[in-house]
Amino acid sequence: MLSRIDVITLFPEWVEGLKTLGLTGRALASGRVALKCWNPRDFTVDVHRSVDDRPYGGGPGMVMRPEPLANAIEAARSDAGPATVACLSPQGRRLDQRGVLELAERERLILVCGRYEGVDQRVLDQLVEEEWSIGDYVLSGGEPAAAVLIDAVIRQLPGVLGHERSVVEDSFADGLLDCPHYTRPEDWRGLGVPEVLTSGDHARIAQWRRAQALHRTRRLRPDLWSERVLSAEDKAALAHWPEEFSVK
Ligand code: 4HQ
Repeated sequence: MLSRIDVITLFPEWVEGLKTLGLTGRALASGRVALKCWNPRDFTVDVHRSVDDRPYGGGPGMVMRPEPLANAIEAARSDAGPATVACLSPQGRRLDQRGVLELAERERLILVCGRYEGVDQRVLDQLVEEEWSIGDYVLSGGEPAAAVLIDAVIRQLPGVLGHERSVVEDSFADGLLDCPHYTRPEDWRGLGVPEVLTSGDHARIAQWRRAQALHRTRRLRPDLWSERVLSAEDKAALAHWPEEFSVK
């Protein structure tokens, strides 16, 4: 299980908020997982402390210089036990909940965040074992992608969500979208709450929530739905609440 994450970044501020905010802040403060940033700029030896240079072959933009980056990765690697070195990149494997669970199984992760047009390919070939993408769009750096990955991984770690709530209830834990949620007041601007949720009948409530998640997934995410094999419980839930409802 994951105990430590190192981030190689020119902008540690992007990642450091995770240490103090919300769920990740509590997990990192508790010491069950550690987060440490390494800035390639601190590994430069030239007077200008330059971390980028012009691309061979010409063209716009800059490329991260290999030596400061490699030295930062190697310093992180030597700081503790064996680690998986992964880079955030649109070329990588698309992150989904299955990938998040796989990453949470590693003992140590070193996340390399590129800036500019990217990093020198030789660093990827020599030092980076995996590439992960958070989606098909272009970011100006890997940092927001690393923050997304770290948040999703940390909330999976045992004990982080607390006893009152289990990660198995999360949306996607079961390949389904979440059900709708309501809180007080029961009448809000003339709008009510589904009767079943105030019935106190916990079996009926569980079946309704399941049916909502199933209906929603079928309507909104045909890609997830087509991979699905309906269990006996799912069929019972859909038979109990067969009506389609409007999905916003
Ligand atoms: N990047 N998922 C870093 C991304 C990205 C993504 C673009 C990564 C810029 C330098 N990373 N380079 N999408 O858009 O992870």
